[in-house]
Amino acid sequence: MTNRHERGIHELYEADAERADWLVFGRKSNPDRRGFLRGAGLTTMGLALGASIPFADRLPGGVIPAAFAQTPDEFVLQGKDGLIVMNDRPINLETPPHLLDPDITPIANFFVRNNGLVPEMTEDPDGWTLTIDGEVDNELTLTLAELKSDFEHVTMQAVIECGGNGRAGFEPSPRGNQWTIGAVGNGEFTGVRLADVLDRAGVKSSAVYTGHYGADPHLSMEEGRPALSRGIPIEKALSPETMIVWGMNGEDLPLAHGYPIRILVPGFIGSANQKWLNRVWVRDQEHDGPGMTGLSYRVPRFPVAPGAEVADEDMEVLTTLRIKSLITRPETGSEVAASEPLRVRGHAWSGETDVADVEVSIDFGVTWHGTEFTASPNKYAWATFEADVAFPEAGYYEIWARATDSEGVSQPMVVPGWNPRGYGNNSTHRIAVTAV
Ligand SMILES: Nc1nc2c(c(=O)[nH]1)N[C@H]1C(S)=C(S)[C@@H](COP(=O)(O)O)O[C@H]1N2
Ligand SMILES: [Mo]
Repeated sequence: MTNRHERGIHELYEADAERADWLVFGRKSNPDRRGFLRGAGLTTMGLALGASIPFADRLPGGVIPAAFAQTPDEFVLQGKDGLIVMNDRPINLETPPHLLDPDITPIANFFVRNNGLVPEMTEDPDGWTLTIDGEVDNELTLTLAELKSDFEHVTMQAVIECGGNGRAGFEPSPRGNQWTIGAVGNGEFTGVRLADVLDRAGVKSSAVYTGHYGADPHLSMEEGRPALSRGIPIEKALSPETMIVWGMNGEDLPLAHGYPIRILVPGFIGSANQKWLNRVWVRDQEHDGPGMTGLSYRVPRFPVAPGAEVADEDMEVLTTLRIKSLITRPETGSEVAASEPLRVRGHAWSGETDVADVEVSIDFGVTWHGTEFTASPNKYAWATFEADVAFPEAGYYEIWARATDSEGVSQPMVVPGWNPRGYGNNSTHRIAVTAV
């Protein structure tokens, strides 16, 4: 089913060193400065090495830094542990499901999805500015220090899931990162309500949508060209759960997750959560920045045949997440004792609905068993389920999990509605175990 291609840094450099520079660090060879690493690429390499590189201007292109060359493992991002490196963009890391077991996903295990390059680390986070403009009475520019001092602080848990999570399951295979199940995590975020900030700016009655901008350079390194700029309906922007956050799991937001600030839109697909946020443009029409038009983060308004070409006017913007679950214990491929009940654990989440129930099956979905279900600490965080399953005899089994939301909508067992870019696959998670 999966056509995921995992590529380590060695494989990338062996195949084509210049392209590897480009993919991993966004480094372009340049006839004058022969691929010397600067700007965002340098930040990325520094991030991966865990230190700045004083002689960076002498580091030749196309050479794997020895720090990576010495490790037999794949390229790993500093502060990240055990994640799967995707191959077609700089820094896209997926989390294997067993690393998603804790109720709050540790930063080390939280997936990373970038459309462009990681921007340079700002030296003065308190001086970072956020501009609110467009359909407002008073255009505002606030520093991070002002955001922190002038508005009420809120801490809440929320799931961030990439709209393309599960893309690898679609056939024919859509373009893009071939995420399987782990482009998702549940973090605890601290910040202020976007509504409070928008209130200060005074939202005009003409406002219908927001447009979010971040500081990450486009892969082309073209000045002023956003890598991604998505937005949300004004009702969601004014809803109390939508926040501007600077804290994650009790720490400053890590650089890979948008330091110093990102927008958090609980219940919406990952791309709504703009990282390195520096502008919220309040608009009198649906936002049309990069990632809002064509096939990007858009799906057909009606079911289409797999592989179909869909006309632009038949596509609509993807907004909310769907009911979904994953199994975090045991790890797929485990050998377990046939004679003892096996503890199964996992999480379930949804977009604007609540998770109502999770069931598990060990007989390919013929019979289903209830689970002990712990509701999430707040809406938009994931819930946790646990169950003991008993195997009738030794052999190969699959454990399947299926969540149902508060409106009675369940996860499908087959991959739902094919769409050109492979969004919204919320089919049941299956893992393999051998009972011995
Ligand atoms: N500025 C900026 N924000 C961004 C992105 C990006 O490329 N640039 N990627 C988005 C996408 S597609 C997802 S799924 C989430 C992933 O968040 P994470 O990397 O913190 O896990 O960030 C979103 N915010
Ligand atoms: Mo995403």
